[in-house]
Amino acid sequence: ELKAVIFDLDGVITDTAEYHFIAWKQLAEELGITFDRAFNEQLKGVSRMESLERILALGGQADRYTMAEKEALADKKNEHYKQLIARMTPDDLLPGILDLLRELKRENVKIGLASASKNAFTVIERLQIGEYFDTIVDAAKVKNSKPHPEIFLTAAKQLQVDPSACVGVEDAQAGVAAIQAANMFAIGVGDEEALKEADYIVQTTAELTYDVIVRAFHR
Ligand code: B16
Ligand code: MG
Repeated sequence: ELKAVIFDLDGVITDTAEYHFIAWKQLAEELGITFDRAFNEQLKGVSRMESLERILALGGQADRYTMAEKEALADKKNEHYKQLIARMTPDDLLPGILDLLRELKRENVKIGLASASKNAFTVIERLQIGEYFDTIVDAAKVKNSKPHPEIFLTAAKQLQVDPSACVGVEDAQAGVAAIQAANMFAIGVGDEEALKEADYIVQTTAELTYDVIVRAFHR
């Protein structure tokens, strides 16, 4: 029986995946590194520092900076990102998400958030949806990045629900892998090719209803 749905934030609840892309792209250009959307797929769900490491490696600059310099580069990206999210409003919720949160509440399905983003609390506040979440995992306290299952397992534990009764919703390859490693049912949102490992795939959040989730889960 479905007892909980655990959501990723960026790219599932709102399109901050695009803001992360814009902010990283700007930093990369300043460093003389060009990257495209295909490469960006590998950054989704990945922590800030790990994302920076991957961009530097792409540009052949893996050993060019000291740790302190890398911290400064990551901060720079984050400052740009924070400017982008400061203007967010409830209108930035992706299609169908608010209805889905309401439906899940009505059906007594618990709702969790498993975002790798240290800005998750700010984004949830800007979107004014904090009241729907039974738990929000603090990304700063998670030691292992997605695809490690830690963040999803932490959410399930905080909800006191067995992972086998949880559905995880993700837009990232690393996130889908994390859900499956947690022994949960993985729903991927987005590109079918990028998310082919998922147990069920929808192209957009507009397709995500309680009925669709329950039917996929019991199939
Ligand atoms: P921050 P999610 C992830 O959030 C993003 O997908 C990823 O692009 C970002 O680097 C990561 O959060 C860390 O975010 O720099 O704000 O701490 O998809 O797990 O909700
Ligand atoms: Mg995401």
